[in-house]
Amino acid sequence: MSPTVESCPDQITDLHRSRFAELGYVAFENVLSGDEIGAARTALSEVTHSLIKQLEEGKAQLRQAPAGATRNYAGPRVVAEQGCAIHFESGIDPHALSPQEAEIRFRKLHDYDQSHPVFQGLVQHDRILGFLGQLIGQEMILKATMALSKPPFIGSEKPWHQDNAYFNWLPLELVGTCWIALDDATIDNGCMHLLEGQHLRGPLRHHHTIDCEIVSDRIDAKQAVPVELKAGGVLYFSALLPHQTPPNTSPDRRRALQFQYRGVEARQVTKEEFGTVFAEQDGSPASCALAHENG
Ligand SMILES: O=C(O)CCC(=O)C(=O)O
Repeated sequence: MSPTVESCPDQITDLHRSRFAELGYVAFENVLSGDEIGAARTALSEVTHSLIKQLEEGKAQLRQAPAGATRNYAGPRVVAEQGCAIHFESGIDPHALSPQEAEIRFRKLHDYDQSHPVFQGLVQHDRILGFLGQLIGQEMILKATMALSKPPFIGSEKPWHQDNAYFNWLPLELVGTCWIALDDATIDNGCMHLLEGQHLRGPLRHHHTIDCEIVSDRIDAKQAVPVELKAGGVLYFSALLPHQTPPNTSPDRRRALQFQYRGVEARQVTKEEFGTVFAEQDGSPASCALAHENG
């Protein structure tokens, strides 16, 4: 077990709260039981299979990436009527995949929490939503769900970013993420890497390259702390914490669920207002919505 990870406690203590405030995260093993992990994996298969079936039946749309899109933006996506969508690595034709192949090769699924009763339960779980609320100090409300899969050998990097850069909720400190390992997450298959304590630096400028990412001179990736987690472990982190996951260079897949929450007192603002707060010290906007291509 990595030194930064501990076994799941019965409850959140002041020590966890002060560690979250100081480092920007806490991580626990064994948050989910073996049965809960099995149910979540099955639910993920059922949702991905259903999307591919809907594509075959003409009930979901295939959307190609816009011309000129690169790397993480370049793959096709299958979008269902109810909004749930699945993204593939570029070069993959979802029409040519069986549902089983699609399940192995997808990169990201989003807005699926209402697509399966197992996920409806997990997003409200005491040790997920409940623990995050106790760490942030406020009742939390679900904002978005993603499932992130790094297929063996082709799973791509998610570059350095702060989750708040993608959002527009204030105050920034009332937004947080639970990242739930559904497979053992290792350095080789693309576990989470963090810059401990660097949420305290505030917003860092993002720009669009292979994805929306922090401008490289703002961070020192040599300080990155890898957080390896067994399946069923959960990482709870501030939406200001810089984090990244490397490519999967191993023969093992790496699936994770990511639930993003905001405090009950947080409010959604326009991208312009957000840009005045999610800004660097000189006042220049740092968010993805106001970022430039390689700028
Ligand atoms: O699970 C991953 O690979 C990266 C997830 C992440 O940081 C994100 O999508 O914001």
